[in-house]
Amino acid sequence: LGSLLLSAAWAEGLDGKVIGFSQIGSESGWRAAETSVTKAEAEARGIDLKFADAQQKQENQIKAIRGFVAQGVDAILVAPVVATGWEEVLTEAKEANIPVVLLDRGIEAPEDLYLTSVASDQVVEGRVAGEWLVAAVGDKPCNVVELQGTVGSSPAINRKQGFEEALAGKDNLAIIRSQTGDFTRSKGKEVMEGFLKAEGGGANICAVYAHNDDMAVGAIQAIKDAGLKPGADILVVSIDAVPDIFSAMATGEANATVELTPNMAGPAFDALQAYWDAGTVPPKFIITESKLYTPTDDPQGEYERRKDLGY
Ligand code: GYE
Repeated sequence: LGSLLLSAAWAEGLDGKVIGFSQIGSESGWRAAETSVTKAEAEARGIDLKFADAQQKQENQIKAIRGFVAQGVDAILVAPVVATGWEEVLTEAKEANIPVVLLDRGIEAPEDLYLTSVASDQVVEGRVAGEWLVAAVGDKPCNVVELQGTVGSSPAINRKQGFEEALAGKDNLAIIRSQTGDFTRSKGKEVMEGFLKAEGGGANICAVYAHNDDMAVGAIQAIKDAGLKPGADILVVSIDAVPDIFSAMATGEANATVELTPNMAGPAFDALQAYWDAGTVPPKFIITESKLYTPTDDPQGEYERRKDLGY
């Protein structure tokens, strides 16, 4: 009977578990997709997901996590907006024996404060984007402007680093301007307008590297408004692979993107289930793939495929 009961419990999986999710906000198309995929993954597994939108503010995330601890949830998912300042609240969760899983961004804190982290290698993403640009321009001189993500966030720090690594030692390429666009379309456009004005209307700019597709889409609009052709006069390379960047690629207005899966929750829930069912301690970092897409990769098809996935 004992083993029968055990296998029945095993078969239950995550059904009935209460899991809190502290999401950053809805700054980008990728973020919105991650939110809907997480909700769908939770529903399919019978999880009662408590969703909290932090409107881009760490203080709201800290409040939400404290609330989850007070409610006594079974686990907490956090997409941490910035990399620092998490020790205190994560220690509270640890002392309450609530496992924490980080989604899509990293933190600077002792690793024993979270069970695992599901994210891409953001340095690799930046490097893939940079290597694409290096190959695309060949020996030609190329002035690059950079739209950074949210200040202090791990993807902004790491995507900058990886891109710079790819350009290191290439004397024909130079990053001439770099500023944050906070991962949003509107700020991407605004900052790109400033870059264009400052650089002779854009004549001096060969490429824009944006830390996400939404800022690239904003930059594309700014380039068009300045009377130039995005994708030709100014190359556009970014990260995420959201539907809108594939529409831009289909019309020749964007040149390359690096895919980031919005399904971080699936591997997170799998890890929690194995942890609870069999005591399996997951690896500290579960790394998702970073695949490059260019206009030769059927952008129209990729656009439609993602729309079908619920982006
Ligand atoms: O690339 C961007 C989003 O945290 C890695 O956040 C993620 C990034 C993603 O706003 O679009």
